[in-house]
Amino acid sequence: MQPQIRSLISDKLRQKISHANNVLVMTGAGVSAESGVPTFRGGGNTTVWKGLPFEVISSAGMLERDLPAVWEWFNYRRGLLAALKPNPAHEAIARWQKLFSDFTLVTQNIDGLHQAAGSRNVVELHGNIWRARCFDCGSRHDVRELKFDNSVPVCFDCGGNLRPDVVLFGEMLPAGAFETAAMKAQTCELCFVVGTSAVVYPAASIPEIARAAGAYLVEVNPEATPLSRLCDELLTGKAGEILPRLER
Ligand code: BV8
Repeated sequence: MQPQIRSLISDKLRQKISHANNVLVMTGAGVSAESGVPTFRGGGNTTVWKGLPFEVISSAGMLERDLPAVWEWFNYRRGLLAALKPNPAHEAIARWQKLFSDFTLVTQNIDGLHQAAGSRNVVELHGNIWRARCFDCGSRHDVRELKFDNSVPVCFDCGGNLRPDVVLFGEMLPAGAFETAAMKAQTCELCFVVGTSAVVYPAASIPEIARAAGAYLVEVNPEATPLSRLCDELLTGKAGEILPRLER
């Protein structure tokens, strides 16, 4: 069935929203775009760092080769993020957790803006830029409490080197995160995919799982993506404008 490409909300979607109990929202960098966070593939200024493409500097190989460079890259991004605030899209999604009896938010984002907007129990598939993890003892630390007196922060507990608690390319997702998201995708009636180019796996398989299990799949994005052909509806536009309208 050709997805309805409309910026207005269809009667069918209104009806789905008013009757749904199990709802899953999956977000990508686009949900944070209106907060000023550059996207990765829209040409944002985080796509290249010191001549290295994003997929290279944010990779397991780079972490092995040059941990200080990876810290420098994440310190730079945290610097960009520090002053940014959630936008109406994050705020709408945070309100939705009270609107539906079984609501799940899955994000690929590491910026923490969903939590800042009030979302709880966020399934973070790719970790969180505000956390660090010890290579040796695995303990997690709030980056804001770390001392960067040398280029690599060390663990308070065991003195081991810390790394960003973020999933890099070529790394497994945090234990349980993908499984939780996939399980919720299998049981949701309504699945919104907001602001993702749907090219990074295994995250991009979550909406595919929802669709295969019979969920009504809605994409919110100014552009078409490889997922669009699977969707029942495409809400073409910015998340910060569309999501608050969905509530009304
Ligand atoms: C894995 C954290 C198993 C880091 C990220 C070779 C070796 C190993 C693996 C692979 C390989 N080749 C391919 C793979 C798989 C790889 C992958 O999928 N690569 C892609 C690029 C092809 N995946 C992995 O490596 C994953 N792990 O496979 O483990 C394994 C393990 C070992 C060995 C083999 C296999 C790990 C992937 C996680 C990587 N980490 N982030 C960091 O941030 O530095 S991924 C990164 O991309 C971000 O997390 C981001 O969230 C994610 C997806 O990007 P999007 O969120 O979609 O953002 P994007 O900019 O692309 O798009 C923005 C969208 O928003 C656009 O559509 C735009 O139109 C829209 N938009 C713009 N404005 C708005 C808007 N929408 C709404 N409103 C607006 N206002």
